[in-house]
Amino acid sequence: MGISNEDARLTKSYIFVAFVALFLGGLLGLLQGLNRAGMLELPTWLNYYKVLTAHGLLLVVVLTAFFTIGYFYAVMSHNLGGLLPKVRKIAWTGFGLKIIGFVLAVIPILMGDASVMYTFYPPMAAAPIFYIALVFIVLGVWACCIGGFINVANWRKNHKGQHVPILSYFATGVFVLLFFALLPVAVEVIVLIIPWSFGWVKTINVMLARTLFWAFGHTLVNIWYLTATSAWYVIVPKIMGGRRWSDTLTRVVIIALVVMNITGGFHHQIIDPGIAPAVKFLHVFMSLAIGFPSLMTAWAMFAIFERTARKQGGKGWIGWYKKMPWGDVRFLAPFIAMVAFIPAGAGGIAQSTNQLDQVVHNTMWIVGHFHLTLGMSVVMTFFGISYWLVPYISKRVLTPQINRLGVIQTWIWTVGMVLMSGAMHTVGLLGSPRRTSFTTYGDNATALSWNPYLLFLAIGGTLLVIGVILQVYAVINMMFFAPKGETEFPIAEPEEDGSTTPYWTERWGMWIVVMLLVVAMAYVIPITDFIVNAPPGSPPFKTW
Ligand code: HEM
Ligand SMILES: [Cu+2]
Repeated sequence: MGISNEDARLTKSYIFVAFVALFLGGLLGLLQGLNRAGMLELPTWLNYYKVLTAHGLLLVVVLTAFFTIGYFYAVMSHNLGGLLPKVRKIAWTGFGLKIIGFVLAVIPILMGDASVMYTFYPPMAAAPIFYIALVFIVLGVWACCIGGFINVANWRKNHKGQHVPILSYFATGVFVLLFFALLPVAVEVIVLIIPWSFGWVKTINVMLARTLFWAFGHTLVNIWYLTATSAWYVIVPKIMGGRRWSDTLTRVVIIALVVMNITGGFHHQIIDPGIAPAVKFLHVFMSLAIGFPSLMTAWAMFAIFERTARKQGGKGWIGWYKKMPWGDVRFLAPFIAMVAFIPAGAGGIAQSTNQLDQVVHNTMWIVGHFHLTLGMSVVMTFFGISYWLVPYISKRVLTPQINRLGVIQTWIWTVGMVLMSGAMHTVGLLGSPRRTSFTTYGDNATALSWNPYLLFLAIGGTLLVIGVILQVYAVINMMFFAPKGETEFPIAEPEEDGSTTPYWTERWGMWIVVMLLVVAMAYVIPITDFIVNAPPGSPPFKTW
């Protein structure tokens, strides 16, 4: 039965932690939502910024990192003839390092010594232990990347001249991005922040720190996206009973995302001072360049839908949509996730535009944006994956009852996210700031005008928490209680008459060099400028 017990245990542990993080993070999200709507005053020992820091870290770092790594390790186990014992050991070491890191990070957050949000921008300074915790997390994730490289390299050595199986190819892309994206944030934390938070140096170069953070942060976003895309290209067609779209196109999309990614970081810093407009423009150009592979994906996906539905007897101009498996949560969740990416991506293009970003920067619009992209496109895809991955690793089956629960969960999540992120986008346009606990600014008329929309935020947030509970229940059920049995790892075959994929797609060494050249093009000049023309640095501040 597909996966060995040892490999299954590894992925099970990663997925379990991911959904515990969803549960805790979701509950905190509700507290925030109710507070923002003016319905709940948080006690002083649990203030808004503490909750927000934990919510962000649990969902943006723990949930996504553990899910992505657990999923791709199951992929490699399935695709590459099992994990090498050495690799399994590395992945467990990574697991341990990350858990140590998260425990060490949670303690100062709970104690109120680290309400610095998941972005931990200097000059806000947390207790040093918080940053040491981040180092553990980085080391843990690096270990998993290296484990992935070893397993893929071993397979390639034994299968000379062959293409790495498609899902493991996605895994390679993700681990390459992850490995390189962690370099700048590791430098930020180890070289700049830790000595400063201990007081060994008096000041920090704020712009340099922010830039190193976003070289990582922006890439992280696209790592989640690439992970979700892997399910769209490879798993969804199989669940529909069809075949994949062009193998070559799929691999080119992966390469494009890997090569062009890291270079978009400044679109998070459009408002930051001290960066030449030409450099910002370059980053915006590179950010929009990533829209290109995304459009290729959208096109390929809808081609798969139509082709498969027509093969199954679908008729008419768009009447074929009736033939799609709407009652199957393994299809429905990633499908809605994909659709959500259309407005989500459009919002992202708006934010990458200098003039438009002036309106929405640091407002609730941004929060609405990433709940659509991450909370819908990515997380709903992860949910959809869980309905076969969890039974697969647990050697159990998806029952019709849990499938039905999943379909209900999917609709609750959809309505909840649409309401919540719709309200967030709207109040953002009306000027409501992000990362700010409830206030009416002394009953200022503009601030009061946000209140009706914030009600929808609270309703959406409440629905979402119901969704979180259903989803976590489904995962626990499939992991420990569902009937024993065999579940397939759904991988669609390539198209019948597809052309052969050119071998240059396997030249990772070359693509990494190209990636590093593109990164150098975007970062060498501004970073040199920040260091050579450094303004006076900043001492640490505790703003909360
Ligand atoms: C139960 C569902 C959820 C609710 C009710 C919720 C609600 C909220 C609210 C009200 C904010 C604060 C806005 C602000 O003051 O700036 C927020 C921030 C955030 N949420 Fe959620 N959210 C939920 C689920 C998620 C999910 C699934 C993710 C990602 C996987 C996520 C990621 C984030 C992040 C990264 C922030 C920003 C934290 C920061 O600014 O430092 N949330 N959320
Ligand atoms: Cu970005």
